[in-house]
Amino acid sequence: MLTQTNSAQVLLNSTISKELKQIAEKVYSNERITFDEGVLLFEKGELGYLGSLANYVREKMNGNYVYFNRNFHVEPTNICVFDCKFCSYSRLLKQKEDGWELSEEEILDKVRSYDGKPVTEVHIVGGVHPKMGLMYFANLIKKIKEIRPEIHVKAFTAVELEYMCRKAKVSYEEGLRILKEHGQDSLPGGGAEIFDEVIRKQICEDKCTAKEWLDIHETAHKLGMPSNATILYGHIEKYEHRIDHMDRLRTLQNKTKGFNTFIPLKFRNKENQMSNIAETSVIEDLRNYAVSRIYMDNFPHLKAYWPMIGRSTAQLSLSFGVDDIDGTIDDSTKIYTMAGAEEQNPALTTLELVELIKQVNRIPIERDTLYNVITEFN
Ligand code: V47
Ligand code: SF4
Repeated sequence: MLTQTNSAQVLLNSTISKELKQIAEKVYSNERITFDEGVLLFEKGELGYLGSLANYVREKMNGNYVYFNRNFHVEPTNICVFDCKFCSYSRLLKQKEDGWELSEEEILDKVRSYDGKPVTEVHIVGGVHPKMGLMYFANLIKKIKEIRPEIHVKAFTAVELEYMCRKAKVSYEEGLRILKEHGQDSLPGGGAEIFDEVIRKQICEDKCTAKEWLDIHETAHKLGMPSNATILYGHIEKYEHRIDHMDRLRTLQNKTKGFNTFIPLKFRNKENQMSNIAETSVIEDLRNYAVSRIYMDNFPHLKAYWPMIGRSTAQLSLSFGVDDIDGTIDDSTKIYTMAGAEEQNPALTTLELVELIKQVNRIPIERDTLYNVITEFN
């Protein structure tokens, strides 16, 4: 087996261009790469080169481990006041036939249905419903915690939070403080899409701006609520927009250290207003994971959401920087299945997930939301 030093030597001795060799040298000496170098990686780095560098970073940060957690999703509604062009999931209030709105009791029943099951996290996100406000959700979380006090509540994207705070006429700090006091523990990474203002205007004009998204996460971190960050890639953006997005996150992370995980989300084109755009290839997906791992040097983890990309690509991604595969049998979100995800009926037991990870010679770790080890499957 090649050691890390050997594989670095092989890469530096290979016939890559001078510029790519310089970037490799920087990565091997733990130096941060610049914006232009990030763009160059996308433009010129072929798959083997990127994989080798990303794997170096991944093994330096997370060894041979692959993390997963047992959670379940609650999607209170798919009614949404916004009109993101890539969204296959949302319905307007007037399109009630395909829309759903769970009652509080239905949501609490779902939580109760996990009684006795070893889930550690509930992930609550949905459409932005005009009638479900800050105090409704705060009280919902309180009731969830009364049923299951130890469960970690990861809830509401910055898009939902911006709307809730605006409607309730409170600052982000006040709104987040109320949610925290009622039991919310952390924020998921959704709603980030692409921060570049020109592209954002074209794909999701009416929801929270890039600045608002970043301000909300910064405020959450200040209040001791960690969060994740996503990028939606593979549509009309260019490589420089992907790096700009990562750069804004890397800068905020320098300041707050509140992000746990970066989650690249591949644009899926089924039944949305951007269906004319072809989806990216698996090779491009792997290159994107690799560049993300190399560029986001202060994000402890890089996650691939397996129901979205499928089992085989998820396994491959583990050699391209990814150290976390989200999703067991209990974890599925309609936002992907409705957009044409690889796995239409995601059903993977914990043992199957463990097997999938072991097949590629990595060590599976069941974690909690904050990456504390629950079980190591050696
Ligand atoms: O922000 C919507 C994405 C996100 C499409 O934090 C689409 O652990 C691809 O952020 N093709 C919401 N993606 C989901 C999300 C998430 C998922 C799993 C784990 C975590 C976490 C966060 O879904 C949205 C948007 O970027 N999305 N439509 C689509 N057609
Ligand atoms: Fe609404 Fe979210 Fe869909 Fe945008 S992505 S339309 S905010 S549900």
